[in-house]
Amino acid sequence: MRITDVRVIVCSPGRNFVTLKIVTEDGVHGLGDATLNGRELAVAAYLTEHVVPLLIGRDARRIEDTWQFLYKGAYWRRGPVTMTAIASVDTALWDIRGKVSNAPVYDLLGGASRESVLVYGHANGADPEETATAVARLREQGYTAIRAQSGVPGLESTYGVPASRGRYEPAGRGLPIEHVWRTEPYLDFVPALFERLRREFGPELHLLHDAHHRLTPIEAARLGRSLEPYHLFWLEDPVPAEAQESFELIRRHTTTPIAVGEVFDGIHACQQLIERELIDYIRATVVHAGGLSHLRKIAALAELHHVKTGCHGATDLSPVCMAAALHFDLSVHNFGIQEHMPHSEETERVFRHAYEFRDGRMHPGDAPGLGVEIDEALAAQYPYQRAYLPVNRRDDGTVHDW
Ligand code: KDG
Ligand code: MG
Repeated sequence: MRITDVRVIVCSPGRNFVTLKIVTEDGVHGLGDATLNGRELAVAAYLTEHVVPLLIGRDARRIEDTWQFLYKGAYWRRGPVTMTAIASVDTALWDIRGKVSNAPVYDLLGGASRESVLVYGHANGADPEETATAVARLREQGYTAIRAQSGVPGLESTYGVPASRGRYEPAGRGLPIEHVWRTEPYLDFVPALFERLRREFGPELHLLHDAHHRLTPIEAARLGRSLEPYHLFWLEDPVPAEAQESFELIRRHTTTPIAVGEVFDGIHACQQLIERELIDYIRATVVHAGGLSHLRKIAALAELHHVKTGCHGATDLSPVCMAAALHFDLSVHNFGIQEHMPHSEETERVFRHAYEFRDGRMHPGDAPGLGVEIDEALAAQYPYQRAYLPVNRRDDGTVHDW
């Protein structure tokens, strides 16, 4: 089953996406997401210039061998650009494998371990009132797990809150927007938000929160402890995670469950966190952590240490990644939860998919392969537009984590 054609498709239906399409001599094709928000063309060039020539003529059945060839064969390992490129190849090869076997990918990964996948939605608001309204709306849609973010008094903007009403999409066209960040008002405010949500919505609803890498370990420990009465499902990305040992201090001080990993590029970024049982959920996902093959190795390590999965699922991960993540979620034993941030209508028109949301849960569908296709002609009508994620500065002008 030789690979005869490989295409890198860059499009912007509502936001930028990079998609890899691999075609075999029998005319079977597979898709992989290769989107790296704000740095899309770096991955597209890596694929076009350095990976595509290596794929032509290879046997599409040799998924693990191709992964190792691209990883070890590059000599320069890891990093988000490399790992996203490898992930897209790996995902597309699993898609092909499913199509030629006439089986959904989750069947090839060991079969379904559950009937459907628990997902969490996003409730965002300019203030607690708006956030509470958004939580109520999501509950009506069937969500039983909801991430709550709110504007903070004294801060003009913060992560997770749209500038104007409507969907939240942090990447903006043109040069990066700069926000001002102050930790103290945030730490004072967040417990009151969750006190209100628990009071209003009762003990059953799963509540989550994303601190988006902005705290020091001792600040994160304080936040985790002050949120304990409200029993969060998780506190996400409390600190920038380059230093894995910083989680030890957080762990020592709080029983609030900790989730981390959306920016991780593979198993080495979370090995200590998992082996030392410093976290509860690992959020690495298919597109940025080396594809389904590599993510399964992370999950296997996590299973040994009582760590569950909680894949990243923001809108900058294309429907191809979402489909792959759902096949992974359905099959892996230590699945925890999946993030679900619905894509725009334009995105949904370009990427048709078999996966479905119902009653707060999702299923990847039973179509052969991943069950997602791209309309290339329509995609071509949405050319790439440069966009950047925002940058944070503290109020004295120092650059801070966003
Ligand atoms: O590209 C960055 C986004 O994917 C990220 O800001 C979203 O933190 C995020 C989340 O939890 O969905
Ligand atoms: Mg996050």
